[in-house]
Amino acid sequence: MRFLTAGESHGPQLTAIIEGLPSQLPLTKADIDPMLRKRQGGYGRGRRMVIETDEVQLMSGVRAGRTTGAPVTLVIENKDHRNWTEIMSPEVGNEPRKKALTEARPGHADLTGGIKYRHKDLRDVLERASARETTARVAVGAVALKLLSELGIEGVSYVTHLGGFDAGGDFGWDRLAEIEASDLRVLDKTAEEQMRGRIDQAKKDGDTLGGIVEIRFRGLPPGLGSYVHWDRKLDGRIAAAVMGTQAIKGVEIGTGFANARVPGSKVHDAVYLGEGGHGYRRETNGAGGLEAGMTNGEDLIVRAAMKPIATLMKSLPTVDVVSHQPADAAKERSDTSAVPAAGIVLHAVIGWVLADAVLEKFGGDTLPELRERLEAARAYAQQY
Ligand code: EPS
Repeated sequence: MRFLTAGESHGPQLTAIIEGLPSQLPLTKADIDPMLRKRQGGYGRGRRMVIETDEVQLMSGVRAGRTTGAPVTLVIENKDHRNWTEIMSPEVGNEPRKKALTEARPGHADLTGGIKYRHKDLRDVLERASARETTARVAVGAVALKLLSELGIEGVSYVTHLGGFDAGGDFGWDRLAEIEASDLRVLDKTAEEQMRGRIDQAKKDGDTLGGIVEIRFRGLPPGLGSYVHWDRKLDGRIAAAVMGTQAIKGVEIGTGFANARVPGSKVHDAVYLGEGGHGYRRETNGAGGLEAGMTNGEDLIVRAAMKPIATLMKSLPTVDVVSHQPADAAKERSDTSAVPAAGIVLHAVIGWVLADAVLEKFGGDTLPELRERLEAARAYAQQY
């Protein structure tokens, strides 16, 4: 299975094409739109999110609420485009254009992107580098998540740190409603208030804030991915998808970094026989559901660090790439914090990697074939 996305932040639309989805997967826009709306939410988002009400149009590969096996095209309109038609027009003319950007923002793609692609209006860089693109990847991920849900696999994302405040509150699969009810996606009311206050302060200061999100999946069969070759290891593929997301600068699986400080006896998850001597279980999950690049049947636990957004209202020093004079970095309308949204994006992109790994192991042109093979593998693992 593969996909491509295209589209600029203020262009007419975002487009994605998915190729390789099995047929007979029930799929309507109602499976995708709620995830798009969740990605738009979260305390700390800017005015752009008031303009957009993201919804998908299914333009190919689905008929009567089911995939046909043909490529699926997803389109999401940028409502803000109507305010940018001249600026974004592909036609020749109106140069230099309004909203040209020459004061490269430190930490953004602006400067290096301008050098690499030889642009002097850095809007040619930022329009594609923008996290607006994650809308398309969430739509694609929502399709992957639908496939996983048909196979009894589900996931969630929540925020464990924002702008200097840790959220307490242990995760439990019975607490999903609490996560959805929190506009910062945290499981700790006290921390939520502190984070909200910190975001208000950062906004006043013209500053931005990053954070840490955790993503979990359950219901994964053992044996997705492989140990036999580096590029088939699922942890590597997950890390690539996570690190391939705007503003993500760190990724951890299970208790990854803490493991470095303690002996093996405190790290590895002892194995027991399941009830009645069937199946295998572990009482701890430091491995985060992955051993040697393969799912081991326990919950997948991924943690990711998001840096603060690079567009600051109180600018950092930079250089104007046209005048070559010292300058204050460009100010663009942006978000103060988008950590909860990043969690939704990472849930989606990890969902894609998992769905791809499921298809790789179990194949099948149709969902029923896939389901049969997956159930057989679960039964095998249970009696192994
Ligand atoms: C972004 C800047 C802001 C964000 C945008 C990412 O957009 P604008 O410049 O139009 O205000 O809102 O994120 C989205 C549009 C989105 O859908 O997440 C940036 O520079 O990366």
